[in-house]
This record gives sequence, C-alpha cells and structure tokens, in this order.
Amino acid sequence: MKKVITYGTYDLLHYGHINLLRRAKALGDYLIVALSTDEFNSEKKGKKCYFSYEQRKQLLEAVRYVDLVIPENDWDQKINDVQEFKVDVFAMGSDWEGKFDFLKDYCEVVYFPRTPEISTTQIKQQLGNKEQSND
Ligand code: C2G
Repeated sequence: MKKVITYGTYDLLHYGHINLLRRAKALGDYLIVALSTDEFNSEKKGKKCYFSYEQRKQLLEAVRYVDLVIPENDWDQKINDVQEFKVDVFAMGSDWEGKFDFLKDYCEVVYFPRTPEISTTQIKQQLGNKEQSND
C-alpha cells in the first residue's frame, strides 16, 4: 500500500483544499492528513481558525480522498511521522515549494500548483466586507 501524507490547517474547507487532497491521494492508495491543532495554529502559525480542530477534523474525515487525520502539533514532526507511518510520498501545495526538501532523504516529495483565486483568508475578508455592506 502506497501511503501519502500532507499537512495543513484546512480551515473553512474549500475547493482549493479539495483539489490538493484529490491530487495527493492520486499519488498512492492511502492519504494521511496531519491537521494543525488549535494550539499549533495560534502559538506557532499565528492563525486564528474559524472552526476548531475537532470540527476541521470532522470535515476532512468526510472527504472521500482522506483515509486518516492525525494532529500536527509542531513544525518538526514530519520526519518522525514519515517514519512512523511508513509514508512513501509527502505532498504539499506550491506555496511551500522547496521548504520540505529535507524529507527527500525519507520519502518522495511532491509540490502541487496551488489553486488560484481561493484562500481561507480571502473567504474571511469577503464575508467581512459583505457583513459591513449589510449593516
Ligand atoms: N492549498 C492549495 N490551494 C489553495 C489553498 C491551499 O493548494 N488555494 C493547499 C496548501 O498549499 C496546503 C493545503 O492546501 O498544501 C492546506 O492549506 P493550509 O490549510 O493553508 O495549510 P498551511 O496553513 O499552509 O499549513 O506544516 C505545514 C503546514 O501545516 C501547512
């Protein structure tokens, strides 16, 4: 069984995330998503999520491409994860191009082109603008 892993916050799940998950799963038979915990997001990534870890995990587990969701607590857990789960491929969007090449000693590393025109930040901004215009 060929195992793929990817990492992310996946807040306000959108089609850019789904495009990434679909292509990552197509690289193997089993896709693990290491999902950033609320603590990791707020303390290390400077991200404030709309949905909690549990809610984001529930959404990802409903996606047909995802086989397992594990917590991402730290920037430095990737080598351990790849070894512990016997991962063959590490996949991320191209906004991370090159950042995880150190994993090439442990598995294949693939960066997919980001889906243009969509991001969680953009969704939040546009919703915020709409709210103001409805005031
Ligand atoms: N993504 C994408 N296209 C978009 C938005 C996101 O391909 N329009 C991809 C990102 O490149 C990433 C995944 O979807 O591979 C999840 O995106 P985020 O939740 O923004 O992930 P990020 O916060 O960058 O976390 O240790 C790695 C980090 O946890 C990555």
